[in-house]
Amino acid sequence: MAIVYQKSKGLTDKEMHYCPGCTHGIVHKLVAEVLEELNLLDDAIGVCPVGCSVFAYDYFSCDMQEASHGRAPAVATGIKRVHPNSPVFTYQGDGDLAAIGMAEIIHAANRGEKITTIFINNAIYGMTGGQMAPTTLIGQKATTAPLGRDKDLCGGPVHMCEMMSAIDGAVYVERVSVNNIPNLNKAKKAIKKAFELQMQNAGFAFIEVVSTCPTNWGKTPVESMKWLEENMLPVFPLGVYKDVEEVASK
Ligand SMILES: Cc1ncc(C[n+]2csc(CCOP(=O)(O)OP(=O)(O)O)c2C)c(N)n1
Ligand code: SF4
Repeated sequence: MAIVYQKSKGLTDKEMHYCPGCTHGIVHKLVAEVLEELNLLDDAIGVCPVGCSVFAYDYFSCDMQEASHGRAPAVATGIKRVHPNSPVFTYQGDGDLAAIGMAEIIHAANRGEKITTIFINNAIYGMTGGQMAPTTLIGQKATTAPLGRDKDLCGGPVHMCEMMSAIDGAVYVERVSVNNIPNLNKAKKAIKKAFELQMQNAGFAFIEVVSTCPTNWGKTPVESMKWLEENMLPVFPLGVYKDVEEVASK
């Protein structure tokens, strides 16, 4: 029988532990497919965060390195400098990247490290049970904000793409989601472009994926996707925030 669909060679056979409706698994699939399609699996080195995707090292079939919480960009910097011809990526949640790891990501971008960052923004700390993240929406409930995030007390959600696009060393910054098929295809295209730019030695590339956490949002998978569309996408608009290739061609 003709094969119409096959799991990417970029993923191992290990069963993923993600909750039903969690988009981590979908994004893993896209990254794995891109690495396979670009023939990078033998050389790629991924750096996993601390967070629900801590076990990404069991799921991707390329070389993987675990970093302590928030430090993936610093670890990836060291790896890339030792292996300048290998595609190096970090895969980080919003607690990991935008809270404890904010300094690492800003300085890696500012140095123009030739790495690719996949940033999973699900507006909450997933692994530790639903504490408020830097990206939690105003009014969104979290275990540490039981009445909802209060702007006067905590400020508003941090907009990472908007910030990263202002940094000279970042060459490509895009915010995507995987909430429907057209957006999933755009997300894959963005991830692919980020790796292609890295292989051209262009500079730092940052892809934010607006994501779900049904478990800590207290919603079903279907309700979560709807909540993401109605509440997260207006606050975190999708699109290309920086593309040096486009700037150069104008
Ligand atoms: C130094 C340190 N501080 C705190 C923690 C606890 N911790 C583990 S995961 C996590 C947050 C993870 O949230 P996020 O990065 O948003 O990823 P998600 O689980 O939502 O994918 C925290 C605070 C830790 N492991 N190490
Ligand atoms: S707790 Fe949230 S982020 Fe973690 S696996 Fe479950 S749904 Fe995904």
